[in-house]
Amino acid sequence: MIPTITAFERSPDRGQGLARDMRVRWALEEAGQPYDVRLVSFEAMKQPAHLALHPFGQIPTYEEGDLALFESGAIVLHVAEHHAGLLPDDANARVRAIAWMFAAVNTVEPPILELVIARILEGDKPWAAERLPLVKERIRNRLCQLSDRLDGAEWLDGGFSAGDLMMVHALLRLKPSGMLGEFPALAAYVARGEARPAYKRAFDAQLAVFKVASSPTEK
Ligand code: GTB
Repeated sequence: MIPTITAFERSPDRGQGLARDMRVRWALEEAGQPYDVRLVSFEAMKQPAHLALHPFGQIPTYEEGDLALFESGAIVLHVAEHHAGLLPDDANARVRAIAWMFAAVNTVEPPILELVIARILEGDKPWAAERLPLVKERIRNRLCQLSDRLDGAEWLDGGFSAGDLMMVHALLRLKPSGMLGEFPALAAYVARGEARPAYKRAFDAQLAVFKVASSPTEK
């Protein structure tokens, strides 16, 4: 059965792959699983039909038969558990890869999101200039720890896994800040993720959506 995911009708990142449908697309591409996409506007996301799928009125969602899921991490885990290529067979290695997925969304991503909030939503507050260095320091601390653990390896724990997929995508959000450049091993790690053919297919698919939405005939 071909699953259907939801994505922004017009992504605010202009198709740079930063929205979280990218994680789901990437996982499905790694798994070789075709998928359909239903594009939703910000307005439609807050309507009852979408809220029935996603209690917080966001993308991405995932529908497959009588299964409806939200949360990119849960969706990627579901895809990884049902297809080869994203989780190791060995039971211990498998749960370690899942631990990295949690680390991505629960330990590494939160300070990165704080930076986005500090810059975009709170940038005009009188205390913004004081807060920014504190937020950046928290990110640096995590990046330093992550870089130490990677220790020059290609991926976080053996072969590429759903843990790397989630981690690379969380780190990509830092690109506009230039902070990844302070950690060359992590910048190279992210570049390895972006170089994967499955990543490129997923990226191109979401960029194509943005280009169509921005074409003059669509206005
Ligand atoms: N924890 C959830 C998950 O991982 O699935 C978070 C889902 C989420 O934040 N969805 C966002 C959304 O639907 C899109 S991805 N927002 C609409 C709303 O809340 O009304 C977050 C995102 C948005 C924009 C950019 N960007 O422009 O760069 C990047 C990421």
